[in-house]
Amino acid sequence: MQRTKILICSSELGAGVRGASLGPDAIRIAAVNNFYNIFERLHLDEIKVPMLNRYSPENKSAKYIKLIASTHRKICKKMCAALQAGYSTLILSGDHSNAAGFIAGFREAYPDKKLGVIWIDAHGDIHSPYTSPSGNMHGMPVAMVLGLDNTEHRTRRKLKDDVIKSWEKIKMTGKQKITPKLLPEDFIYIGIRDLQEQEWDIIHEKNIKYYTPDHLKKPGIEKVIEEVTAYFADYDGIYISFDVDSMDPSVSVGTGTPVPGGLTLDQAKKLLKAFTNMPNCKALEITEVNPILDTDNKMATAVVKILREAVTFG
Ligand SMILES: [Mn+2]
Repeated sequence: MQRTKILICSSELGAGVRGASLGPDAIRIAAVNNFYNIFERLHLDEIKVPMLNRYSPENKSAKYIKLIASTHRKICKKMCAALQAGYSTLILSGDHSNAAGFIAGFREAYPDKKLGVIWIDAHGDIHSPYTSPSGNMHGMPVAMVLGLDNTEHRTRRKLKDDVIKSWEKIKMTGKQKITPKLLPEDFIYIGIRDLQEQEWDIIHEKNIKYYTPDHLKKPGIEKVIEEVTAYFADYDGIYISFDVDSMDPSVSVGTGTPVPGGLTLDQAKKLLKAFTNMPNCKALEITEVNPILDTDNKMATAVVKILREAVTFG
């Protein structure tokens, strides 16, 4: 990745368990302990986030939505500014809801360009307040950026008016109020394996491309990489979102929602190496590292290994 700037947003407001806000610092500590110097070498900017413990979730269908919406506005501004200044970005994020703010900034910087997202995750993250069983907003960023309400799959009859208002707002994050930020065809999942039935239905109805961990075995990871890079080759910009729960719990359980059957460390390296080497790669986001749930900072150390061995930062 050329001329990279590190952007940090440690908000964990979207997560169901606490501790992901410590993820970016855990990665910094793992970097120091492993003599990996990107934090000294690259420019860095941090997005200020609200203190979680001072607030209650306000509602059950989209917890902390107002605070998350205002956090997204700040994220969007910094992301857009970094891209417009000619940087590519390494994003270290608390929970995965922040991704929608970063992708909003990505769209804000290039309103008329062909932009794509590679979403590497165990989960679909395509719920809306109408369908989410938990109300945790880290399960909703894909619906935010694709502008999906999923009302035809609703499991909640009625949302509070102010939740609906905030949801409409969050989809439009950015001065230009563009929604959707992307079309379903601009989006590819890798590693998904733990989705609610409605999520699979939505993915199939919208024709969203995906590769499960089984696809990485057959037809195989090389074939998957070939297909994805060929698909996005003529795009103007690519954003890679890497949720560490895409990896198998044998790598580490230091994440809020680990799921068996995930990527090996080697597979994660191969994917990120290939995708960050694409000349149009503008962003690599690492998210959901939770050192509170970990021992010996294993997950953050795995992230440092992946970055060091697979990604070149110019
Ligand atoms: Mn996720």
